[in-house]
Amino acid sequence: VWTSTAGAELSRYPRNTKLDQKISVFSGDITTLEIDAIVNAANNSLLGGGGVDGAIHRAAGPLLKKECASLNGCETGQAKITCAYSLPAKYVVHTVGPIVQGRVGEAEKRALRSCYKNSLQTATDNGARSVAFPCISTGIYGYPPEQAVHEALATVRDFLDEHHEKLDRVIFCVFLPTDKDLYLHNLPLYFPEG
Ligand code: AR6
Repeated sequence: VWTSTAGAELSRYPRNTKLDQKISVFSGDITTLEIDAIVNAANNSLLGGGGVDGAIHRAAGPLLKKECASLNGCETGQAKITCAYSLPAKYVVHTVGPIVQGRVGEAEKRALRSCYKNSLQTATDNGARSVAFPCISTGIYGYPPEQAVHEALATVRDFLDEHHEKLDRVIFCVFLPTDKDLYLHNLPLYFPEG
């Protein structure tokens, strides 16, 4: 199923070397990245949790939670920005992915795409020119990684097609070896090198 979807996607995205140069896959801990903005896969409360959210709050220190507590939470698919405190990044963009139980429906798909789009929008509105994403929703929230990768790559490609002048780099930060394989395998469908 995914092979044929990928084939259809291929024809939708022409080669654009300018965009290809802005995309990287980094395998490791997102809290170590010295870039303008890292994205956090948070929950609606924005008050911290497990997974990448827990790692980001631990590395940023308690002031991050204090600022998050002043934001009145965040709706699923939306994004809010804070300082990054003790992290080497400048900002943290907090977004809330959809929870998937059973099959992925249109609403979850749309919400996941909104996470990527609104995170890029919020980051660039604040002058960030480099942004790193974890694999939103694919941990505790249960979104199948092999489906999420397509939404992530397509949304970033669409945003760059429209706003390439606003960004120097978008990094897909993968934590699991299986996600690294998924991204490296599917990247050429959305950023074809010709
Ligand atoms: N750096 C990069 N990626 C990481 C790191 C890290 N340090 N740690 C984990 N990952 P998850 P979700 C990967 O569960 O599914 C929290 O409790 C992880 O391997 O962190 O969106 C929130 O408060 C996976 O690939 O986020 C919410 O309640 C990816 O990050 C809920 O979890 C996302 O997994 C959100 O669940």
